[in-house]
Amino acid sequence: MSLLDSEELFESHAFENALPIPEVIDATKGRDITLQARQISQFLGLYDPDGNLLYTTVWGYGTGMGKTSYPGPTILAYEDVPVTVHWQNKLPLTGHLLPVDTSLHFANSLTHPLSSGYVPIVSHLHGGHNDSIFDGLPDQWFTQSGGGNGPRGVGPGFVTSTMTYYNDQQAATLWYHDHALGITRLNVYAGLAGFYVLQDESHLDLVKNGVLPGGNYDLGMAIQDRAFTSDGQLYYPAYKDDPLPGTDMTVGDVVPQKFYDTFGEDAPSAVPEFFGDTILVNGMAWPKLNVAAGDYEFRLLNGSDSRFYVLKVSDPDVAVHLVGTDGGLLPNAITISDGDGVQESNEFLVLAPGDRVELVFDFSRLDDGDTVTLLNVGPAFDPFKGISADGFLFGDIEAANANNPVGDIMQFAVDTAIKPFDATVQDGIVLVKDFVSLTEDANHDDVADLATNVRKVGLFEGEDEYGRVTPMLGKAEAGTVITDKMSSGDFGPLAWDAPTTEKPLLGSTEQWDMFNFTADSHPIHLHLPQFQVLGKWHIDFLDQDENGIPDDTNSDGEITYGTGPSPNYAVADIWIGDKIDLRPEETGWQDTIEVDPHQMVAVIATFDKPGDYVWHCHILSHEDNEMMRPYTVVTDFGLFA
Ligand SMILES: [Cu+2]
Repeated sequence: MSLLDSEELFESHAFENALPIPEVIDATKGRDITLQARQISQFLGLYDPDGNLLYTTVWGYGTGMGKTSYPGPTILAYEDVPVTVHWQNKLPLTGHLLPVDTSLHFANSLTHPLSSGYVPIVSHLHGGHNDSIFDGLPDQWFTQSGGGNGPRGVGPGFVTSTMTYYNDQQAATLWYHDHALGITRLNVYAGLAGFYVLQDESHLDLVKNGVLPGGNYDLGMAIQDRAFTSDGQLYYPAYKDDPLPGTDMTVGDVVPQKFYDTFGEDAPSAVPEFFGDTILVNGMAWPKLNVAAGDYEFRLLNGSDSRFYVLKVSDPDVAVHLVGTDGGLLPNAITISDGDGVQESNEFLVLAPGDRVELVFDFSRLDDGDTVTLLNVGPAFDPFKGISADGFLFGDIEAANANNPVGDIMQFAVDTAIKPFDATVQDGIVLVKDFVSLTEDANHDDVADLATNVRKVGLFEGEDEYGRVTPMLGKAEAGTVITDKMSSGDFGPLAWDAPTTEKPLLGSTEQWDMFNFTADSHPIHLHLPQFQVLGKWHIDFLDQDENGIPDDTNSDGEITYGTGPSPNYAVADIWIGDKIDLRPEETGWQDTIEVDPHQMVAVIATFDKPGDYVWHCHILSHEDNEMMRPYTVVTDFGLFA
């Protein structure tokens, strides 16, 4: 397997091609839209060593009337104006673009199997306040029909492929992406994702009043890492001898022989994480954008499989203000980089897989022809394990840097011929006057006043029957230890198909204390609510057998909790210690939150639609491999229970 040399590509062609702006479908007055998933050939900014353009086979979305693109068209919607999308699967009947590991729980149709060329897909509107049947849940997939309008294979949770989004939420940067069980990472990698930008009156007023840039000065940027074969095709490591990009390792180094003894030496396997060596923004490798010497709103999305980005600007004369997170505007703008001409160690922002931020970039201190690079100083080819307030990566990790292809995202080139937008946003300026806080805690008991129920849930790491690393979610209540990933104990990892254990009452507000017992950071995503973070705490526990499950130190079959920074394991097994400051991008409305190793993160959410949903890690390689659990919002009449 010969890979495209990303360092050479970067040296020769970085910042050469313009940032693609996906076609916008204006649905702000309500629309019935058809979006078809299709296979296309697209230029992603790749060249052979002689400088000839290489075209890549990808999957994209299109209306069927115009062109199909990766990423798909941007849907522009408006608060409380419903939009209906008819999702259609028009992929060729030639099977998946990428090797599929069929040993995982995956969207397997018995009537329309992968082996006959059928591909299950389902689109989830990420961050949307969706009805359960329109959510795009992992079991709601559907395949192509067998020709014409013939029957198609559907998942056990399938209801309809026509989804209505009520948009009963505030303006926010949402995105749609594939969510089919066990192959989400592959369907998204092939290209099945796009922006869904929701507007409302208060956001538009901020633009009208000159506080925030809008219109042509408001752009979405989907950041995704990829790797390619030398002929420019998508490369995703799966076979034993396949190289892991950016490393000296192969798949066989991270997948135990027991897997190959069971399925054969030629069987494709999932890998614990995927890190690409080429950075695409809106489907273009290291693009550039010509900008005015003024202000822009950039909506950044991390649509990568496993990569966490630690973002910085190369020129400290550029000011960057954070104005929104996953679920919309912050109460007050927070300056990330002050533009004072001095690069400071705390001027960075972490973007985990699934995360979005709304940023205002101020280029007004730059001159015509100046260029600025958006840099990544996160881990180069390693899992993220957290970062200190002054930008020091935790763990023994090599950071990406500007000389490394994954240390650069894209470039901005100032062109004073472009008319600038001058926004008045600055640190602390009020963006939302009556911001609803869910995190009041008047008596400082670390339980939000609004929460009527507190759940302890856990992030665990284990092994599957072939010895492969398997990250899992589960219960972390004090009490009896779960040992079989299926039973109804109080503490331990639970498989995807174990009975539902989280059943919030319809209309209730709950606090979920999420404990990370693994060695890596995981971005945890809840479908349905936008939530707020009450706080983060350091936790201590013993894991002497390093199985990713805290030790029951006195072996009584029960896990107990203590509080305080000095753990005494003779008294309790898990200790909740000091509170940790939130970074600016962890405040406001969230649907995906980073939970670092040895941390407990408490989130507050209101569950106001009934039915089945999921919560999962948004590292796509993890959610495909058991790090996902169902949850159900129940009524007190016992419906949906
Ligand atoms: Cu994870």
